[in-house]
Parts: sequence; C-alpha cells; structure tokens
Amino acid sequence: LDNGLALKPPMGWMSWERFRCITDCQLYPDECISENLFRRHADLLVSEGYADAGYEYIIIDDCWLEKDRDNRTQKLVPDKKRFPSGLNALSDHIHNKGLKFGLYQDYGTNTCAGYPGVIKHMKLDAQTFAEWDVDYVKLDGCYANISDMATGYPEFGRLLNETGRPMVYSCSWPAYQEEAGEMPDYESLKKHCNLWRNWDDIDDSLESLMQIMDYFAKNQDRIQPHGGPGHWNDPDMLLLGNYGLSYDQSKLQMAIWAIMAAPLIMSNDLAAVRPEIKDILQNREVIAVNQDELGIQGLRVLTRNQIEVWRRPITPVTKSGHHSYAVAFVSRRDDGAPYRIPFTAKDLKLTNPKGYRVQDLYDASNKLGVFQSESQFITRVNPNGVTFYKFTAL
Ligand code: A2G
Repeated sequence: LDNGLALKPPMGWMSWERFRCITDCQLYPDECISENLFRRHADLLVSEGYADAGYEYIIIDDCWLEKDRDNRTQKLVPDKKRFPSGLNALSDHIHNKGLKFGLYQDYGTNTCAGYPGVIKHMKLDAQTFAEWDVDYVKLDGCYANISDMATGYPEFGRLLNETGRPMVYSCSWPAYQEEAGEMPDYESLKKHCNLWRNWDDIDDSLESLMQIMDYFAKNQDRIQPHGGPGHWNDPDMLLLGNYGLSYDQSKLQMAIWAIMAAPLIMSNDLAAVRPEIKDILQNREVIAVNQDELGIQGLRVLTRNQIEVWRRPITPVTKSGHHSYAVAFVSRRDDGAPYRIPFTAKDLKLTNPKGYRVQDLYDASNKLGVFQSESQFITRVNPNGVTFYKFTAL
C-alpha cells in the first residue's frame, strides 16, 4: 500500500500469542487484556532497550471491546472495566513514550473471540480509530464471507485513508482465502495493504514454527515476489521469550524472520524475558538484515542432509551489481550433536568474483575472514538450531 508507511518491516509488540483472550483481571492481574498490560509493555519496550533497537508499535489484539456498541452512537466501546481510562489516554501514554499505537479489529460481524466487528459500521469505525490516534490497524477476517473480502478490505483501507490519519494497514484476508483453498490476489494485497497474514496463526512451539517455515518455503515462488517496501508478507509473531522455544530455536526464528523480511512483532511478557533471549531480540546485526533497505525477501535455496540454506540479498551492492547476502543454515536434525557440513560457493549461489567478507551474526568473536569463490564454506549447526552469516560482497 503506497501510503508512505511500513517502508521497512514493522517492529513492535502485540498481545495475542502470549496473552490471548485473558479477561479475568482478578485472577490474572498482570496478564489480562487491559490498559495496564499495554502501559506496562510500552514502558518496558523503552526501559528494557527494545525501542532503541527499533521496536516501535504497541498493538492491542483481540478482546479489548465491550460486547455491545454504544446504543446511541453505535461507536465501538473499549471494555469499561479493563480500559477504564479509555483509548485516548492509553494512546497518549504510548505516544509520550515515543512509540506508536496499534489496534485489532475484524472485517466480519464479530472478531474471532466474539466481540463486535466492523462490517456494518466501517466508516464510523475508521473515524473512531483516527480519533483514538491509532497508528496501525490489524483487520482480522473471522465471521465474514470470504468472497466479500476482495472488495471489503480495500474499502476499509480507503476509509482509513480518508480520515487523513496515517495508519499502517495489516490485512488477514489471504490467510482466510488460503484456508478455504482460494488463491490470494497478491497484486490487490500489495495495492491495498501494508502487510498481510499469509497463513495459519503461530503457536508457542517448534512444531508450529517449522510448519510456518515450511509453508513459506514450499510456496515461496508465488509469495516472495510480492514482499517489499510498503507491502510485506507476514508469517506472524515472534515467539521468543515465552515457553516453547529453546535458546537455539529462538535464534532460529529470529534469523529466519530476518531472512524473510518479516514484521518483527514480539508477543511475550517483556518483564520476564531472560537476558540471553533479550540479546537475540535486540541483536543489531540481525535486525539490520531484517530492516535492509532493499526490502527483498529471502528464499530457502537448498536442503542437504536436513540442513536448510536460507538466503537473502542485502546491501551493500557492488558497482558491478553483486549483492551482499545474509545466509542462514537451519538444522532440521535432532540427532543430538552439532552437525558439520561444507558448502561450495556454487551451492550457496555466491558468484561475486572478488569474494565476500564473512561475519557471524550471532558471534562477533568468530573471525571468518574472506570467502573466495573456489573455497569451501564449512558451518556447524546445533540440532534444531541455526548459524547465521553476512557475506559482504567485496
Ligand atoms: O484471531 C485470529 O486467529 C488472528 N489470525 C490471530 O492473529 C488473532 O488476532 C486472533 C484473535 O482472536 C489472523 O489474523 C490470520
């Protein structure tokens, strides 16, 4: 969507994967979907250093609404018990921290968790979002006719635009089409949305992560060309800092999300993220790959002995037009020991005649020097882990 926004993959924090639809603030005061949760995470995003690393959006997912619209005005009403100060106060708090404010809604009659959707009140809701100083809208697709989405999503985008307030527009529409066996129209998505959820929701497990990686790799020829500045494919939230991924698996998701030019939207309790996982989330080199200005989405280029090679063209580009590359080696092996494997330049499709300077993005102390096209590149990958390098074209 050519609205001048999301020229790099959006970075931020969203409630859904970790906090779901917890609404009992008596039982779970620190976890329920409430203004306290979002204030606390806006504060933590800044105080824990995430904002400095580039994380910017605080996004409310489902379960923030009253079950009914306002009787008189038909406006959406945030849950009165859980958001007693109202969304303007919350968005002010977020903006005063130097951050941006995101909000979830649904194109259909109801959100996935059953709260009122936008379908009969699209103009009013777009205006209400602008009044609340929203900067980012995630529009889900439960309880809607899939056949209406091709016109409905662009219409809501137009209404957002007409408010005059710049809002990033995240569309869930292709995920519902894929589920129904329909082929998403990527040209239309690019035109009308800043990012879109291609497929299933992520859950907090290696299995779910691998399913998403496999989906994107298997369908990469039809998905990858459509990602780019202002219009991104979205494989869903980062799981890091929760329960399901080990240290190595956390590095793996972060590396592959960087290769895929995926939005980096965390969903975790920022007060409880262990220091070594926080280091991964704030790894400046890995984030720089994700945010590379060319905005070219990477691909899975090779699999050998259950080691996958994922590769993304990045800057700098030489005068003769050779890209630099971020290359991730992903182990799908679970045989209990680091696995050593050599690759040739040809395997990795690294063709710059002058070679590349190689940098280990997770271990600066690992000095790798220059890689020439006739030499072998040897890496050693932990089970269900990753090694991640930048090959800077010389
Ligand atoms: O509703 C859907 O499942 C969403 N999925 C998920 O991300 C979350 O928002 C949930 C809330 O009820 C898509 O947007 C594809």
